[in-house]
Amino acid sequence: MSDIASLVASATAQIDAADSIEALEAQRVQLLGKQGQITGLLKELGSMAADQRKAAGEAVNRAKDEIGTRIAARREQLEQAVLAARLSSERLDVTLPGRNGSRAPMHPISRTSERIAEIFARMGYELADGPEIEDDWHNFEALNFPPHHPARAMHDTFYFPDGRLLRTHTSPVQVRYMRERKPPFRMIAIGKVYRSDSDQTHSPMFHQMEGLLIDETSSFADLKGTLKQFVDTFFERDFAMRFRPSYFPFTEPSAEVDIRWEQPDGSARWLEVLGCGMVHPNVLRQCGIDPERYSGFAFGIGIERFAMLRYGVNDLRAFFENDLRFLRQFA
Ligand code: 2U9
Repeated sequence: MSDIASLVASATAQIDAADSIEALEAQRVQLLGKQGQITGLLKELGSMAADQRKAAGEAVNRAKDEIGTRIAARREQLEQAVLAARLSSERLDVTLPGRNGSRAPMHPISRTSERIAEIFARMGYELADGPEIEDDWHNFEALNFPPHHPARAMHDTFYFPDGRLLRTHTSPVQVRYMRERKPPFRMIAIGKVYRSDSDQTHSPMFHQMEGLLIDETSSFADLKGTLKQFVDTFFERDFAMRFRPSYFPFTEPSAEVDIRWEQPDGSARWLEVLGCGMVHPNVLRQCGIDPERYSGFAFGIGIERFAMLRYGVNDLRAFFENDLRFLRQFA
């Protein structure tokens, strides 16, 4: 009992020197735990003479309180230090800009579509769209495809069990557009179309642009001028053009259009790039337009074909593989 004071003094020094919460806890166990020094002194009280026990008991309990208070104070200090260290090491600058995602440039088919829409917008054409799942009437019947006409077979249509189909051209967009409006108007439709056909030069899904103008005076000459203007603007060239007679159920007369494509080596060849014609009177009638009063022209292109020619891509499938090494070249 005599050295309680020196025990408290050395305990205090050790407590203050504890440099971590773990070291402090070890100190606490050593002093106040079941086998601890203070606990040992408290046990000794039982064997003391009654006259000494009271004073000794008070002294030991004071020492216990003092050490307990000291430990609590040191624990508070150490916890503050740990918190301060965490606050500074885990500091987050919420004003920093976010990481940049790696964005691919716009897909060449989208770029080509936008370029075409822009050229026609400057010529006064409105852009329209419509459903990709269509019915037989809008995709074929209204467009003057007779029920068992071979032109239907040419389209290799994907059918649903209920008789609906994936549109084989964007023409049903024009059918819907005409039925909802009164002429004069000029419009284009751009979108995905589907045909059960797949090889080097055919994809079961591809993109078309079709245009339509209806008024009281339009002629085949207007059609030729419009297409020359469009093709020259698109390719930034001045092409020789050739209109060859052709057949579509929805136009009469119909033509396919070739442009004279100059090779870098000076040679040239004719490339087919467009189909067109004067809208068939049956189509106008089916769409609620009087063919005695109105006439119009229509044309269609394959977007992939225009994109391949503009960017020098020679395999159609490159557009659908989504290989980033290919796509990043269009930045
Ligand atoms: C209506 C009336 C007429 C749209 C036309 C073509 C000619 C044509 C093809 C070009 C390449 C499709 O992608 S392709 O295979 N298109 O040749 N399209 S006239 O004529 C219409 C459309 C709708 C109501």
